[in-house]
Amino acid sequence: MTIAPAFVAEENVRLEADHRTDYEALGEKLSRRGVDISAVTEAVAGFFVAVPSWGTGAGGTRFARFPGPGEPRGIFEKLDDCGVIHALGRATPGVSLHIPWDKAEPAALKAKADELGLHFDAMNSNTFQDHPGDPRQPLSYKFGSLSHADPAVRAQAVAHNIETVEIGEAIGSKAITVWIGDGANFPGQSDLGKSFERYLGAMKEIVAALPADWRIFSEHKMYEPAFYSTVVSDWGTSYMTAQELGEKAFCLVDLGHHAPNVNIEQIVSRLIRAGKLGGFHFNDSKYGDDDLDAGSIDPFRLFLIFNELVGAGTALDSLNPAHMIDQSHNVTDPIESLIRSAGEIRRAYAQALLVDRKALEHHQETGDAMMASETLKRGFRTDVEPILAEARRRAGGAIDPIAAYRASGYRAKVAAERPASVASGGGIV
Ligand SMILES: [Mn+2]
Repeated sequence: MTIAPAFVAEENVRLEADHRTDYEALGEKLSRRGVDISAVTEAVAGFFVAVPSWGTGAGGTRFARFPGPGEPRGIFEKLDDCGVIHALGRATPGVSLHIPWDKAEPAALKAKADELGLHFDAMNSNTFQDHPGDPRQPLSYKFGSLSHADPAVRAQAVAHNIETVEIGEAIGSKAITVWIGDGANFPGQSDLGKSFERYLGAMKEIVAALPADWRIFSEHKMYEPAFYSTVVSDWGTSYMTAQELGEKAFCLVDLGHHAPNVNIEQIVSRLIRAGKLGGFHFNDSKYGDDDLDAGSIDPFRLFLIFNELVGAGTALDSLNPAHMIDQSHNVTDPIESLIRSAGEIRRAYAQALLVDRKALEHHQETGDAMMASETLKRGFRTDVEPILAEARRRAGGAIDPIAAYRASGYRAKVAAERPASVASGGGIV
């Protein structure tokens, strides 16, 4: 099931006149600053972010999960929902799969994605939980996976990652993201040095099995599920990993995986400098790895990250970081949250494009802290919604995608078709 382009066009009709007025007014305002609105609109329309298959169902916390109506019951229904998100927002043609949650016949996955105008972004392996019933993974990951003290468990985790790469290769993916839950809850529980060595050794085996044109992303996270030490805890560890693994290995920055108040944009800047920025898992948080909608808590932080990306210019071109959303939706309709999040990510990008970089550099170099800060904030303070709406409209999407989604009645229709919700996976990483 999908939402027809004719329906989207019809929904746009009643908004078009007001939208046109707003877009033209913004265009005039920007031209007084020497900015061509159509160039910014074109750049925004060409910016895409992948959605996570696991984000289409309700997430949950360690206390409970509250399923919503019409949750997808498997990967093909998840792809239907991803198709709706992209049909309305036109920002999310890529889908990131999670193995084994999304395991299916590769040819069928590919055919379904083609039908919906989607493709597959980075693959995700899963060795942070056990897989009862999977004959390839009989051993438990309770005490670790790629860093486990038992070589048999490490071998099983390596084999699972290689299988994930093979599935990805068959469906046109070009990267794998590895996040492990390995770590310790108590000082003394594991040897901090040896566990990292074992992790590196296992990762080398995965890298050796990568196709020539593939990349591997190491995703760090400070704590949870381990609460005393995590094997891949921070960007320093991730960077050491990427360096040791060689040219196919890069660091993935999940916005929620840092210590509180860490300067994430500075980490982004350093990784660009090192040529090791692999990509992002976008989300937002107030306290920890909250996995809330991107830009919903601290849109300025999201803007500052994009300010680094835009400011890096050509240094970023060769890196081509993967932009992905990684969220858990507990109280909203996941389709609405993902549409909104993709919009917020594009908003931060558009605002960063509006920063007068020449003026910024001048103020930085002449020590004018006030005007440097003001120059940056001028981009952030600009209401770029008409640009986002125009980028969607030109691509056949909705001027107001959440309103169009609600008008479509899609959720009620799938609720009737998907009575027994057994959604798997909960936006955990
Ligand atoms: Mn993540």
